[in-house]
Amino acid sequence: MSSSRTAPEDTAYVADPAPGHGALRPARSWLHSDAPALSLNGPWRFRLSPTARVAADFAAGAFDDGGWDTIPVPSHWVLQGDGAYGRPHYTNVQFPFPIDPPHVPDENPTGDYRRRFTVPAEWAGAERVVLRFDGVESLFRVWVNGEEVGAASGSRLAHEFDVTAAVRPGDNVVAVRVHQWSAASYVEDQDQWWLPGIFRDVTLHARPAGGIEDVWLRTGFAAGRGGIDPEITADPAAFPVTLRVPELGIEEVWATPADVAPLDAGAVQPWTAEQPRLYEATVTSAAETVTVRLGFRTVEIRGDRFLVNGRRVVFHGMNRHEAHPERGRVFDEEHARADLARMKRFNVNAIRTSHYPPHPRLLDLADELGFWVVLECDLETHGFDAVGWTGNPSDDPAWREAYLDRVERTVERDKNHPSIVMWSLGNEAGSGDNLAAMSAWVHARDSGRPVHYEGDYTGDYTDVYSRMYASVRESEQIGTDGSRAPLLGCTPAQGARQRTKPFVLCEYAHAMGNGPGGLDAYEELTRTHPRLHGGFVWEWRDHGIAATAPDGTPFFAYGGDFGEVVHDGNFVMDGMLLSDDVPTPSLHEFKAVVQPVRFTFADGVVEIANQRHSADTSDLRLCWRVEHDGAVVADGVLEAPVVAAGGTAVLPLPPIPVAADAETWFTVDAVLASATAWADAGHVVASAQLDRSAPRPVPAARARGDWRPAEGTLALGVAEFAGGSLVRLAGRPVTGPRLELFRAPTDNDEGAEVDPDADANVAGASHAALWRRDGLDRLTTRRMSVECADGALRTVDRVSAANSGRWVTVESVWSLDGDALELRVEATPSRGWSTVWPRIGIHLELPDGERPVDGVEWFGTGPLESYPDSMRAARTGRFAAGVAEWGVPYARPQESGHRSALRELTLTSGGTGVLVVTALPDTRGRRPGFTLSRHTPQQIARAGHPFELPAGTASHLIVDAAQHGLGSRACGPDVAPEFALRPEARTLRLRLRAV
Ligand code: IPT
Repeated sequence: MSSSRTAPEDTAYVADPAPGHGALRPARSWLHSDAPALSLNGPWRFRLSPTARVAADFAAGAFDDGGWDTIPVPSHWVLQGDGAYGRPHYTNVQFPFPIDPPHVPDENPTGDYRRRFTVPAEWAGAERVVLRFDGVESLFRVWVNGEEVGAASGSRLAHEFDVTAAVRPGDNVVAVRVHQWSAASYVEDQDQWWLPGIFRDVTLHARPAGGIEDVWLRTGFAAGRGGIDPEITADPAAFPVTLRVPELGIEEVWATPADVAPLDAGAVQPWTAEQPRLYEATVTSAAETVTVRLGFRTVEIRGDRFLVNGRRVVFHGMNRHEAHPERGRVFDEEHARADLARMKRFNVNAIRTSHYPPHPRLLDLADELGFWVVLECDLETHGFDAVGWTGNPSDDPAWREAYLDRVERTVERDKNHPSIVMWSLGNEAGSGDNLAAMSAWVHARDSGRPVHYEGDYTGDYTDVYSRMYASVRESEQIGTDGSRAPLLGCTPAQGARQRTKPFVLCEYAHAMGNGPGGLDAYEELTRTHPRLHGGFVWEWRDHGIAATAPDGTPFFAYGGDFGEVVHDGNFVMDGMLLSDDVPTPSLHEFKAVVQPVRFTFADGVVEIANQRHSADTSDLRLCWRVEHDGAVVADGVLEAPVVAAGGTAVLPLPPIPVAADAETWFTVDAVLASATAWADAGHVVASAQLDRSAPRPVPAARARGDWRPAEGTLALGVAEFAGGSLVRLAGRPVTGPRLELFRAPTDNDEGAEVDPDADANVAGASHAALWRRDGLDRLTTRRMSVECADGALRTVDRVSAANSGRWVTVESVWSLDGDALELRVEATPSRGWSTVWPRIGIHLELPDGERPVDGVEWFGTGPLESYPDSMRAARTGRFAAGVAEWGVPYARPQESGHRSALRELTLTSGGTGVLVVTALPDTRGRRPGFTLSRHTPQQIARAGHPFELPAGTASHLIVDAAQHGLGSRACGPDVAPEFALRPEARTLRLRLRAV
């Protein structure tokens, strides 16, 4: 950073809550127009100063910026220059500066930008020249040719300055001063990285005399017909103005502003998120043509129903931040399109633009690909929570103008998009008059879309009832007619009012690390309680920043990795996608849970239910197959009628050949019959399985009475023992098996929120803390006995931890049965264990040696992991995976990779089988799960980032009789009691044989 050489500036404006000053133009739509425009994106000269108190001499046209650096626009300066311009800073709720509103510290990184541009000679005739900034964080001042044209805040909002008087044909210079911190930072305390700079486009527009300043083509749809309610903002001299919709044969000429009136668009196809039918319209004056894509739809709240085109909407939504590991919030259209197409492939139908308007092109993509969008204003004051909301701008008249300015810029910019079905005032900004005023403004301006704001608990000024992270039970109580259960922050009367409205979960299912579990319970509620309209998962993607470890290993950085003084760690890594776009298992689970077509099997038939909003099933084909122990033996396509939205059809199942000595599974996939804008033909939209296996008895474990004390070495089939301990298996040295009760805590295991619905919460203590307290991660063993019998070995161990009076008795019996060696392990906890357990498993360590175990083939569930409360994406079949790709590389390493319901696995080395392990169900039919890893749970638990994991020297196979669920306690409900693992006696039966 360079420092000032001249007199300090008056910087009082930095602490001014006013949204801007100078030649700011009124907010208007972000339009596609044929009027001339010049992009000022590209390299700018750049200088960073440590404070705002730097002379603004650089703004003068004659200033010599020869000594300055160059920076790309758009970009964030903290993501440029390899640290030369500071580093990103992550906080969730906290403010990274003292809570002293509206002031910010003198330490206020200030970026000065300069560039030259040429105004084309033809622009001389323009009525006005406008300089537009689509996003600058957080406060900026603008000069053109040394003349100050104004200043503005509202980082993710568009600002246009009238620079007509300041520009001249030919060479010009524009200078912009950007302050990282300002009064506006207090109302932009979203849970994300603080990333200053000019991060969206800068453009210069020649506004023609007689041009179309703004257009709003409101649409409606009813009874098969469309309607257009136009609003044209133009000088009266711009008329006549013509509206054309060629596909509908519409050509409407308005001679004067007074002639502009609603018109019937005739028979049209409606716009929905499922069938995003768009019609191109143009609005033309003699001087300008703007193009708008129309989607005909009517949004309406009727009673406690949220309807589009008269039909109830269920949001299967994602909270979407703009985040990229290299670019931060800088928009990349190709990436955004791929991202949205990915959402569609995972059955996501809605987006909440948390917590600010995205780049304007994102709404074009949403219109085109089809999403219900809740468009949120750039507003959050969450950090005031720490001071009991004292001084919260939301209720301070000094901020009223800023709040209104923000919502006006939000609505005006994006009002033409059919995808937007609700406006949201912002996020976590407490409550107060300024929010109510915003809502009133929106209601007056746009009667066609309801207003959302979660913080309005009592429903004083919003149209839908919205909550975040409500538990399943609470959500159910909200949805239940006549429920008198109190609602958060409401008197009984206010609660009754909230129950008259549609309910949405604007955030639920916190997707941090491994989880969330329990998604299906929320989805089930939307089917039984029509008031419940689904919700928006928190959140779509991790916000990791690409960084390099000291040893050169690339990794995704989170809070604290840049030495921030206050930060919120890896709370910024809570997406269903990893930072590099890789879907986590939770996204696969989401896809399965919300799949729009459901199958119910009954005797010889399958019922298909089309749960879509309005699309029928004519785009789908139903492909089926029958597998015997995972091998396909028959397949085909089901003849199915077209099922209308909301309808069902019952189809006969094809004949299913049932195997006598193998499991028989019937699978049906609803696949796309032809390609769409977001997936290829054959893409699986929905899927279901039916178990038609003939019952087969599980061989009883052989009881023996001939045990005698044993010592020395012993060989039993594939196993060799010394002193009762297994030392070699299939000719390879091994360690174990030993009891494993620990898993590397997930972010949910580390969560300490109290969940009254869970039975094992300890206030303020995470499960992980209790597991460490009880020493589950540092168990020791005392061998109590070793005995043998003919072809058998029995050991009894007492497993416990230092300073603990509780233990688990582990009896292991090895016995030969033909060519297989059976291992039966009975783990019996002592009395006194008081918490849930992460797992009850046995851990086998397989040192690398010459032929490291590097993969596994199995018959069980897959292809991805599953946990007791996250089982919907798992199907039964035959799968294979390498140990390197086994788990999920979460930004903070943690438990992952557990495959449930194992039947048989083969450990492999370089593609060759090493050992076959068959798992028998226990007497209650429960099958074990398993995990293969290059690290122990203890090693994983110690690593803060993947690069901190030691180089593995062994592969670890853990076979679990049971695992604890995932839950969502990092921010929300704990594992539901029915999926929590309480200490209990469990039996594992495995049969081992060489390949
Ligand atoms: C909630 C925020 O709205 C969201 O932005 C995000 O921070 C999320 O938490 C956690 O990841 S607010 C919280 C107090 C429930």
